[in-house]
Amino acid sequence: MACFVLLLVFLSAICNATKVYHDGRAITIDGQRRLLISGSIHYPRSTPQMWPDLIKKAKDGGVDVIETYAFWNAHEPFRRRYDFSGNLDLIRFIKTIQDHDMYAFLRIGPYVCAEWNYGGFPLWLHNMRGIDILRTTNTVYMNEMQNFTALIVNMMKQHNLFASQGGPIILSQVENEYGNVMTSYGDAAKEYVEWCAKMADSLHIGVPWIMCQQDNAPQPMINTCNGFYCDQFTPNHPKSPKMWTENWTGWFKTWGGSDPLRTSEDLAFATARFFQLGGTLNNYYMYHGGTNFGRTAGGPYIITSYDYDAPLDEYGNFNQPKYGHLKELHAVLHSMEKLLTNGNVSNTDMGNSISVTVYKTGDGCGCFLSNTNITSDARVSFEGALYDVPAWSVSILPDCKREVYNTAKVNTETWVKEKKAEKEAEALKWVWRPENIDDTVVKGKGEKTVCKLIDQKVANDVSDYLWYMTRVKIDEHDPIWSDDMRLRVNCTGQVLHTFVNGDYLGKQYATKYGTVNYVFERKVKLKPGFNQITLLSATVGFQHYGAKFDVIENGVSGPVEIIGRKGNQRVIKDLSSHKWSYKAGLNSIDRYNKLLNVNSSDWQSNKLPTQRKMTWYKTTFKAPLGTDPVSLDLEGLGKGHAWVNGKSIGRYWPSNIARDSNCTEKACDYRGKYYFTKCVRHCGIPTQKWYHVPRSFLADGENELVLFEEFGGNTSLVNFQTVAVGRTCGNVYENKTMEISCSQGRTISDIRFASYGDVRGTCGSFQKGNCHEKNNALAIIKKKCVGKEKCAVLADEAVFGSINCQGLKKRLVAEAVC
Ligand SMILES: *[C@@H]1O[C@H](CO)[C@@H](O)[C@H](O)[C@H]1NC(C)=O
Ligand SMILES: *[C@@H]1O[C@H](CO)[C@@H](O)[C@H](O)[C@H]1NC(C)=O
Ligand SMILES: *[C@@H]1O[C@H](CO)[C@@H](O)[C@H](O)[C@H]1NC(C)=O
Ligand SMILES: *[C@@H]1O[C@H](CO)[C@@H](O)[C@H](O)[C@H]1NC(C)=O
Ligand SMILES: *[C@@H]1O[C@H](CO)[C@@H](O)[C@H](O)[C@H]1NC(C)=O
Ligand SMILES: *[C@@H]1O[C@H](CO)[C@@H](O)[C@H](O)[C@H]1NC(C)=O
Ligand SMILES: *[C@@H]1O[C@H](CO)[C@@H](O)[C@H](O)[C@H]1NC(C)=O
Ligand SMILES: *[C@@H]1O[C@H](CO)[C@@H](O)[C@H](O)[C@H]1NC(C)=O
Ligand SMILES: CC(=O)N[C@H]1CO[C@H](CO)[C@@H](O)[C@@H]1O
Repeated sequence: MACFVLLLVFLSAICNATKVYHDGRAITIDGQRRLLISGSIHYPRSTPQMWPDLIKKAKDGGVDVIETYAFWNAHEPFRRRYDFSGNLDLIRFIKTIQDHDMYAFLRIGPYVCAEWNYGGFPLWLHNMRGIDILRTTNTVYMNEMQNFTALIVNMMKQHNLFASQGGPIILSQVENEYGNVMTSYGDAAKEYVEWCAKMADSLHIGVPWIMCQQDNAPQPMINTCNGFYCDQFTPNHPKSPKMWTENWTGWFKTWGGSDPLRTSEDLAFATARFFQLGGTLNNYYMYHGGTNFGRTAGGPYIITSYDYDAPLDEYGNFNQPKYGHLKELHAVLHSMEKLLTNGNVSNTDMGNSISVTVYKTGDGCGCFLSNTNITSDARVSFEGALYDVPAWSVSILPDCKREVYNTAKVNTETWVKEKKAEKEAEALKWVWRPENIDDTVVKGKGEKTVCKLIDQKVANDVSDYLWYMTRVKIDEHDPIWSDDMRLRVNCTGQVLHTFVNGDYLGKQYATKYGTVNYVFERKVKLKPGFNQITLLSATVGFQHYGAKFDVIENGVSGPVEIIGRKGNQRVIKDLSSHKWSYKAGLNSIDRYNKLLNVNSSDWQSNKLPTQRKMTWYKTTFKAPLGTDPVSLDLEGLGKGHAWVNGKSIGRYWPSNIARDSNCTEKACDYRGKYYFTKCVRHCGIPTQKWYHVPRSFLADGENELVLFEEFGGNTSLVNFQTVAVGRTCGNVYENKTMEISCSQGRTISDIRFASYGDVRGTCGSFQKGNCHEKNNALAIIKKKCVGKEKCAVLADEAVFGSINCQGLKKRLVAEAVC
């Protein structure tokens, strides 16, 4: 009997197996060429409780494949000690994708970049004996890389998660964007790429492997493209289909930086162009960006939010109109799947940057009309009909006759989200305690002593903090002794605090992402005899990208000097090779970033300090009612780390103001090539003052918030709010149906503006055009929408009256309050 049951299981596994191959045109699944829309969702950047909703929303948005990296340093924080719990439960994540009948694309790397701490490499790897640099033909490194890659592959196999076993994984990736940096690794690079390919191939996963940004990827690896545009990309082998593994939906944000914004029109344009020119798999990086919880943010200086201006925002809400505009594009592209993957292609250049691409099969015809001219709208004549194709846009005619979609004509509503505090929310009552730092700043007591300055990476990244301590003997006869002595410290990142004889002297940090070197210099009072000099270096994410990024120095790189002045003469005492004592971390956080002091008895409620460095704050609060996502407003604080019920919600740094001067309050012009400083917003305010607290971190009753304040801050403005749609602006062109909705069961309470015609402005600043409706649009829409959760109105002259706008595009627009 047992044999019989086993046989059945075995047979059903074989029957469920999905055959994934590819030819020069496309990925084939069970013999059918497929047009695949993929979206990146990184499992550690949300919670298992959020995954089903995120994945369902992606599926509803026309996404077929969920892509993720595997994050080595998160899974193997200490060598051969693994963590796959909570939001690191990769198996559960892939199974959730399977539960939604979607495919998975597992990019193992294990170098992942991803604005993730140290690009996903564990620091212990860097510190292993025999490792010089990573990502080259170094056998110690290669053994470890193979060990982790094989571990992940074996886990997937054990749970039958590869398509060849009936699972959802149809593609996998080894290495990552190595082609961008490989020249720096000399001759070894080519050998390394070949080894990666062989190693991956030897794992027999039964589905194709890819190598992105790798022109010399050996067969059977498929090389693919990453970037803002990939229409001009050609794979390196006639048998490799054209695939875009990272189509950047927006951009990441750095401390001190402003908010990047990539318009829906431009993102849709880039995607449509890619499919027009023969692309068959497109992955949005990111589809949901999420949050860098804990100490996972890369760097230096990647912020805690990883929103990325993605179609689903950090909290998992729709980012409208981007989500909806792409959803419509995906529906059109999917309707043309057979044509685009099997049809004969003909491309006609019509001049002036206009081109027509026709896909034909025996019984079908589909067509793209593109206008890549940045300034000039076009009227294109195609098979006897005229089509208006605005500048920098693509029109899609799935039957070669009817324009169903144009990338620049956005017919999706725009959501403006608002944060709200509960009216009856009580003011938070705080207790506090100092971090005890006497052992380091007064006594200079460390765990290790060496006669040089060390790279912070030596401490294995068990904490943001590394203490550097030395004692300097000095007297009045010393050549540097004077009234004007200064302490000067050369650093490579990222934040430095200095203490002399127990007193705080000052701090310094590099002011811009990308620059890591800075110099601290401050006047110092020394006393005759021994002086205790203590330097505290704090990382804000280790470097994650660049050639040999793994060996870039961190911490106090030196020199550390005392500079004395005698008249015009400067005398320097170099302390760099003094006896230095080291200690990693704070006394109240363990090496897993867990709090040790939550229940200690020394919390006090009196004399709540403000602007006090190295201070712990604790409070209790009730979770905001309802199911809307929760955000913690940390305005008034300096820099530090926050925990809710013992779970880290990440580093915070609201005192870091976006210094960028490129902000524009004007609507962003989608036309022309996008670059990440093109349309930035929110200059002159804190880079990030809102921090996502996932609902699953919260209990029904009392909850506990703990802050470690490093710089000094003021807790009086700290509060919890919920995030919801506050206003929505419907916008559709003639003959389309305008839909507006408030989501989450909320109803439309008022309509502030409505007009049909040549409407000016954008959401929040609409104005009637010269040519506008005859009938009262505001009254019509109020009647249809107020009191409803959502409503739909056709932009039809029968409703609003016939008007002649002399060839100008007519649209129906409304601004609703939720
Ligand atoms: C990884 O290395 C350990 C020894 O450190 C070994 O026991 C294990 O089998 C290796 N795993 C794989 C998948 O190669
Ligand atoms: C864009 O259109 C303008 C006006 O028709 C024309 O002068 C210009 O050459 C075009 N640019 C390109 C790159 O085609
Ligand atoms: C596609 O091209 C091939 C080769 O040129 C030709 O034999 C076939 O008839 C074409 N099919 C259609 C539908 O045009
Ligand atoms: C210290 O930093 C300054 C400023 O960046 C630089 O000019 C100097 O060369 C550095 N000194 C050393 C020894 O690196
Ligand atoms: C602190 O005390 C509470 C209540 O007794 C308990 O639930 C919690 O686990 C304790 N936390 C720690 C870190 O010990
Ligand atoms: C503003 O944008 C320009 C062009 O992209 C860039 O070179 C410059 O660094 C930006 N300025 C700031 C302050 O970011
Ligand atoms: C703390 O912030 C509150 C609100 O901005 C302010 O009223 C108060 O004066 C601040 N306290 C100190 C000591 O700065
Ligand atoms: C909208 O529909 C009307 C009536 O069918 C038609 O005359 C008009 O050309 C349509 N406009 C557009 C932009 O499709
Ligand atoms: C990795 C990659 O392809 N990067 C490219 C992304 O696109 C920008 C702008 O088009 C290029 O500058 C990058 O080189």
